[in-house]
Amino acid sequence: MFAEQTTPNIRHDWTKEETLILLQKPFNDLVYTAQQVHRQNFDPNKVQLSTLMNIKTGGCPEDCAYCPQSAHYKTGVEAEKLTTIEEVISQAETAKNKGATRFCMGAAWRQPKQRDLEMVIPMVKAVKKMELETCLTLGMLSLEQAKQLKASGLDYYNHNIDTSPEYYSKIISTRDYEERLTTLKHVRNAGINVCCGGIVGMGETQKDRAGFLLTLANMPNHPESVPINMLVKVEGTPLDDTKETDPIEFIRIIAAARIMMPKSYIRLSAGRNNMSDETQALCYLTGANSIFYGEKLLTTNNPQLTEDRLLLKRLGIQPNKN
Ligand code: SAM
Ligand code: DTB
Ligand code: SF4
Repeated sequence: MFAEQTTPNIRHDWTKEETLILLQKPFNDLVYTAQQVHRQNFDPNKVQLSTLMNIKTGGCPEDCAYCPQSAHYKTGVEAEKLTTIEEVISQAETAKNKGATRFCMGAAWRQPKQRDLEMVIPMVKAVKKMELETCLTLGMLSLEQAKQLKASGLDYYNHNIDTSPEYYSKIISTRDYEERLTTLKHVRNAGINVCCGGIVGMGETQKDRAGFLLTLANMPNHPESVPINMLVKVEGTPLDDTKETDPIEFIRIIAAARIMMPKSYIRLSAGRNNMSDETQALCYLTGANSIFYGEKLLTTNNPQLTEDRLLLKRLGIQPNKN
């Protein structure tokens, strides 16, 4: 579990200044370094495919300013009950048949109650039995809850830090950064792989982006999976009219994440529906090697499967096999 700490070239001591210097490098130099690091650690022509399913939609008590599922905002997303295990099995089967290797189930909760967990555990077991990797994102977890999920066969838990410690309180007031880090510790200590990243394009500064990246890179063990989302602007949320992010700036974050966390899977996550093929190609070039694959994310749209397959084919990138 602590092997990374002794692996040469894997650092956990990034400073804000160094991270800013990296983010501000001439673009070609940054791309070159990121591609070198990528090739030293991964097959550059492979991508991991994860499919998302929203198992509990809307009505969330948290006030995350980006989120269409928060009960604080009128976004048109109606609160629903937890889905059924039959529906999970059916969607997981489809995802597997279409080529996904991981099935990620998300719930709009602050923290699951014991009875919620008891409903979710059979879902994890059923998906695992289908020889898919399992991932959950349910909000905060106690150590005891994380251990229960580990015992049920859970492979990954997604819990994002979203942005820098300094910018966090501008985005969410119903919980703090420390609570996020505590859940991540519980997940790690329970022996579950950590999936942790955040969102670019919420009005944060480059310093915030550096703070976000170094919080991830200075964790005692790097998250195995790092989702980098481009904000999907949803009408009714406070971030609806945020200024567009320059795609070049987004690619810089992907490249810096690859350099700072050489062995992690960097997932080009939400926001691909608004990205050109060329932007996505540059993300793959600079080290992104995982995507959400499926027509829907949680409540918003993702590219069509045919579109993704075509782009991967044009780039000569092969999906990882089950
Ligand atoms: N409720 C759980 C939680 O917050 O951890 C799990 C689900 S939550 C929707 C998972 C992540 O999706 C968030 O942490 C955020 O990074 C991302 N996300 C949510 N809405 C988004 C949006 N509009 N654009 C981009 N990413 C978003
Ligand atoms: C993550 O980092 N991105 C995913 C997943 N983890 C759960 C969610 C993206 C949600 C985008 C907005 C929506 O569809 O509601
Ligand atoms: Fe709730 Fe998660 Fe959305 Fe925040 S991001 S409002 S915790 S569903």
